[in-house]
Amino acid sequence: MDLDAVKEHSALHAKPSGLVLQYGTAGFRTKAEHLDHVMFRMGLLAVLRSKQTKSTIGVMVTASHNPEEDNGVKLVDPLGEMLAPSWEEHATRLANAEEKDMPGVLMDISVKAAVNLQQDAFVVIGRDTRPSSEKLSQSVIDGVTVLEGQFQDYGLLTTPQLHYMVYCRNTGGQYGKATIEGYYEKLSKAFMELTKQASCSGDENRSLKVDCANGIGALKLREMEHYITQGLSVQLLNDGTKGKLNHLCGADFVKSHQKPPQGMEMKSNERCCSFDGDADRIVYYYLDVDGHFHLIDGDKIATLISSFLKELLLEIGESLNIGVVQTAYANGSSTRYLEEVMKVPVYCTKTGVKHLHHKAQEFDIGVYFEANGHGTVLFSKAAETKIKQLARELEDKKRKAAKMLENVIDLINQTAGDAISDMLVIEAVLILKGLTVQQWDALYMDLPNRQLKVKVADRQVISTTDAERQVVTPPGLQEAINDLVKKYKLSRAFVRPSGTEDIVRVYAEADSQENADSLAHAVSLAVFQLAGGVGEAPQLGL
Ligand code: 16G
Ligand code: ZN
Repeated sequence: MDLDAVKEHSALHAKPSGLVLQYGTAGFRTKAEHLDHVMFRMGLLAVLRSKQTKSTIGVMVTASHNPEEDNGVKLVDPLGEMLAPSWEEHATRLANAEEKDMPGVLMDISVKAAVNLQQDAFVVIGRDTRPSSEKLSQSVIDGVTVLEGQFQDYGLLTTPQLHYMVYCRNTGGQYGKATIEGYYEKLSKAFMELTKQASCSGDENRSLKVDCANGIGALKLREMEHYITQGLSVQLLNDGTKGKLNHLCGADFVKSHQKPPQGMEMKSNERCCSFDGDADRIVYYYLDVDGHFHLIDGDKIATLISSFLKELLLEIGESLNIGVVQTAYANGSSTRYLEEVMKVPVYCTKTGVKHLHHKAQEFDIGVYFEANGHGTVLFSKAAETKIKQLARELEDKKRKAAKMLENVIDLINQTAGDAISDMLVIEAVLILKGLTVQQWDALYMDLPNRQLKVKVADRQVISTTDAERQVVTPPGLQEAINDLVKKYKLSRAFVRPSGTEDIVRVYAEADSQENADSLAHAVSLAVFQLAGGVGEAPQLGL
């Protein structure tokens, strides 16, 4: 390692002294102007990680659903997964080292992680459409180059497309071709094969309105349109030609405000969906004939997809196990429906894709979705091999079911949640099951719920257990929540410190919206009083 060169180049990406950032659930994320040094250093770190794993590592420059002025960066591990936790710590240490200490910290990490510095390194880089992203990705490249790592800059990509590239490269092309055309060809072919199996093809050109959050999803979906020659036509809104990224639009806006994005004209019963700013989340929605807005979130997406997969498994008569993974934010009705009606085992993990992903790997087929629309389906290698074999060996109806499962394996981006891939799976399932958006929505009724934020002096005073459903500290808070929850029917509430904002999040659900609101408010007050609230006490209706 040429530490003099590192020092020299680092000076061009100097760290503002005193600035402390944390590699959180989604990497580093803050105002774009504070990130130059972080980008350079993540370029360095990606080289070390690549040498250590003897694999290609990905670096994605994006801040997902955050405002346009923000940016962020995360590293992608060899199988297209989120960075391993021990390396998150290295990342935080490296990003926060003061300028003069940085080369020493870099050396220390490479010793601690037993990196063979003679090993070659390869890094792939992608970025979203933020005005700051291009320059920041150049800083990543500077970091990679100074450690003599090789790289490929893919330029504009959705986050899941970068994950896909990493996985393809590390599996010798087995998962797919590591090019943007390879991605489009793989998914579109699987989609068309799958939808060809529909007994009545119905409407040839089913149309879907897609709110692209004025982000990268618009560019990529527009490119992909040419590959999907049947079964679906998409109409893109908030495609970035006028509006601002994530401003009054996108999956996060629609989910948290429970209303349509700006720029979306909805006729009753029209299927619409929203991506987030880097196209790894998706939610659906429609207006009913009375003009009421209906949100179909990640929970209902998981339900639709897992019920379809379960039917196919029953058809082929194979006892592959299927599990659904959710977080505490999953609507109580979805959990009940999955467990009691569909008889599918459901597991709850902490918030953050890496936790769900990890749990889902325990099953032959693991379906995971956060309520916010981030999720995918994982097939174990054994399950995939079995299904491919059955698709050749079985006869008639059974063979057809096995082939459909095989198509789903190709269509779903198994590296992490992918709005484009999820959208295609959902559209295919709706066609194959002959379901309208209202029929899908009617699988179960969401329990009314409310999410609130509470400002406290130090959100880390709140610690939780049981997948964030129970508070451990501060003392007395969980008892207070229990007492409040008892006052309402069908009620549930939990609180947790946010991983992305300096606030405490409160979630409550109950038998009516009024009760959910009132419970959420009462729990917010308890947090305010017992966990060091600052500013004005929470008020009902705010
Ligand atoms: C990040 C996570 C997302 C999670 C959210 C929670 C990834 C890629 N993203 O955006 O899964 O739902 O944080 O935010 O893991 P919160 O901690 O502020 O509630
Ligand atoms: Zn995102």
